[in-house]
Amino acid sequence: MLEQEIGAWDSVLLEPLTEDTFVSNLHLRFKRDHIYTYIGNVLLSVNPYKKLALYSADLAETYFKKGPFQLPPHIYAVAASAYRWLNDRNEDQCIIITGESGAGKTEAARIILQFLVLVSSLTPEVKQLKDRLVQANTLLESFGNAKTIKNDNASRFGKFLDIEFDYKGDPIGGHLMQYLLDKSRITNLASGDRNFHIFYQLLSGADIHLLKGLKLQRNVEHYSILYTVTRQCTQSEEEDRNLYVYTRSAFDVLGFSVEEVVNIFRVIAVVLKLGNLEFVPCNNIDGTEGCSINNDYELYDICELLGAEHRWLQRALTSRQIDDGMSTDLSSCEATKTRDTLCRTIYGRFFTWLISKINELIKARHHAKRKLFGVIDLYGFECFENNGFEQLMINYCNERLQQVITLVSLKEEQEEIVKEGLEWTRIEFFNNFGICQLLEHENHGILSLLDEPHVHCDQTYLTRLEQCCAGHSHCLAGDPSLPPYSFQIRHFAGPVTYNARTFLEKNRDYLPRELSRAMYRCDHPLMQALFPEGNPKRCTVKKPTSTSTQLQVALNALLKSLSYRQPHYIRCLKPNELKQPRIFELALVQHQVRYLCLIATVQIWRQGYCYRLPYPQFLCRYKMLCINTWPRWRGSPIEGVSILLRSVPIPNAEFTFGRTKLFVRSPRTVFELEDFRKARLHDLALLIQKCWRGYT
Ligand code: AD9
Ligand code: MG
Repeated sequence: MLEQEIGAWDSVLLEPLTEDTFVSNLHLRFKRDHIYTYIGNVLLSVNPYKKLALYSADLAETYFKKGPFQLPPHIYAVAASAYRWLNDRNEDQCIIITGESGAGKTEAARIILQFLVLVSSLTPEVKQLKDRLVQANTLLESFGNAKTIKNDNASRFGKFLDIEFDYKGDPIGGHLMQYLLDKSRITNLASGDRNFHIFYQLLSGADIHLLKGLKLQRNVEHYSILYTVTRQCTQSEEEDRNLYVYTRSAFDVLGFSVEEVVNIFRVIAVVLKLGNLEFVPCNNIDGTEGCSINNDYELYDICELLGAEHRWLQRALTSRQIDDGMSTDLSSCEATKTRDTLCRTIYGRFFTWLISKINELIKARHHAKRKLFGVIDLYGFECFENNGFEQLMINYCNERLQQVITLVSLKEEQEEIVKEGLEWTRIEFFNNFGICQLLEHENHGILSLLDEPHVHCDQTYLTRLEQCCAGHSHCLAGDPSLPPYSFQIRHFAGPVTYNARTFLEKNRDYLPRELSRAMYRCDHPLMQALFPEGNPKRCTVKKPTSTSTQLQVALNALLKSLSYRQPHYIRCLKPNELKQPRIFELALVQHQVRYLCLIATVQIWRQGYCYRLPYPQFLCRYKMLCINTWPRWRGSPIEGVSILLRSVPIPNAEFTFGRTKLFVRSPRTVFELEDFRKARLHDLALLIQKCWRGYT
């Protein structure tokens, strides 16, 4: 088709380049189902919200065999070039997928995994691992994703999957890292949302015997944690039933035993039933308020499922120990809160356990030399009508990721070019460093304030926030225009108003001791593993690290590990808020193009370079391409490189000489150099073999 009909493959080629031409190009391509477009080696992906015939084993093979930019833009091309870098250059890789909620990150991560499965070998051992990796994804989505108003399959946790490859390019193992599950939805569902998929799958799909064994009823309405008054459930029961079959078979493929699976479903059943417990006020003999359980039969079921003693669990839910041996009764309201805390904690800890169990099942069996191929799929930027602690954590992750991307691809890129003495017209872009500082500042950042010792309730937190952050250009606090208990952050992707109620409780994530003790006493292996601190023999109880600190530490470790890898970027765009095919809301896309700094990215690519290497390293890697530099060059490295480049059939304009490094303009050139190198090494190997035969 003509370019006028399908638009430009690569936005770098757009003429003239303006925000309008950029967005129109995406629109034109979207209309023709060309959802992928390049900006240099960054892939843009616009969610089509419909199944497209773009993914197949044949196509994966084609992209695998061809170098980049020889075929139309495709996510397979990104996966293929990362895979090539990994094999040819022996460097760890990372694909960073970003975009707001519902933009298509999880789908992109799934397609990348599918590509790796399709192109690697099929020995029984490799096949088993590949099946396990794919099925691990199925389980994670069932237990860690849920429907929100933004996305019917919204990731409620951040995921970093690392796949280990051996020297032949076959996967030998994997490792999953998860970042902060949004467990609050277990007990607080926003209207229009659903809880984690697994609950609905189990109720719709499990056979009647299993349900009976779990003491469950099929009817979703029977469970208060699944039911919101205005539930608009787009997912049909039939879909849930089908997905249950996939989840069940994923357990089998991963190697979970039948007993383990039943134990897992028992945990799910316990969470459902705990959520149903109702507490009614009662007066104690001494006149104080206490409470009792209205539907004790649910608690008896829970005890049977867990092998727990009724009186232990009942006491743990309705009273609190104050001093050694002394206890006080909880009001019905306090008991309800305790119940919710227990539900959330069980599910949250269970999810962490599930990930570590999956990690055991997918880890490399032998310690061959390994290279890593990582895929980052975090939860996307979120802004709802009501935004709580979870949205703050999610949006914080997105700020940090955006910071890394702009730092590496826009700021450092330009600084290095200037430092190397190359001609350059500075390109301005929005740097969200200030917002990251606002959140993370050691003493008075929005996250650090949560951990201040004298901040003991949500109100004191808000007061401190007002004192420390109100003057910040990206923060609005204590302003009369805001709803009560709220503050606003002007994030890189737009302003979000947060309601600070329950922030402190969620950040501290405290679980009363008697609950962990009651759980540890259960005759259920998983519960004992999930609540080790309930073991009375464990004497040292460490002060738990707060949720926000845990997330910061984990994110720092992730971003540090990225800095040692070759990054590849996929930036997902959402075409409409209705989750519908064929609708491309110009203003919505324009907004994303702006906050993702995409025009600056194009400008840098138009002026810039995709790859650079210090002269000695360049010479070392490609010296076999020239008779004068092989096997050794004795002159200055820059001179050697210049001689070497004269002997390869690539136009001069592709290279620029900096002070210490050689700059290469397009990725195609890098892959051409690699192909020349491979062919030359092959010839040399044949030559050596021939000589050797002649000698013997
Ligand atoms: V969130 O931050 O986890 O809330 P994601 O992960 O960015 O979000 P997701 O990948 O879940 O979004 O995509 C949302 C939905 O869009 C999917 O469930 C699909 O129905 C649809 N989608 C996304 N990408 C594609 C695609 N390449 N082809 C077809 C797609 N449909
Ligand atoms: Mg997702």
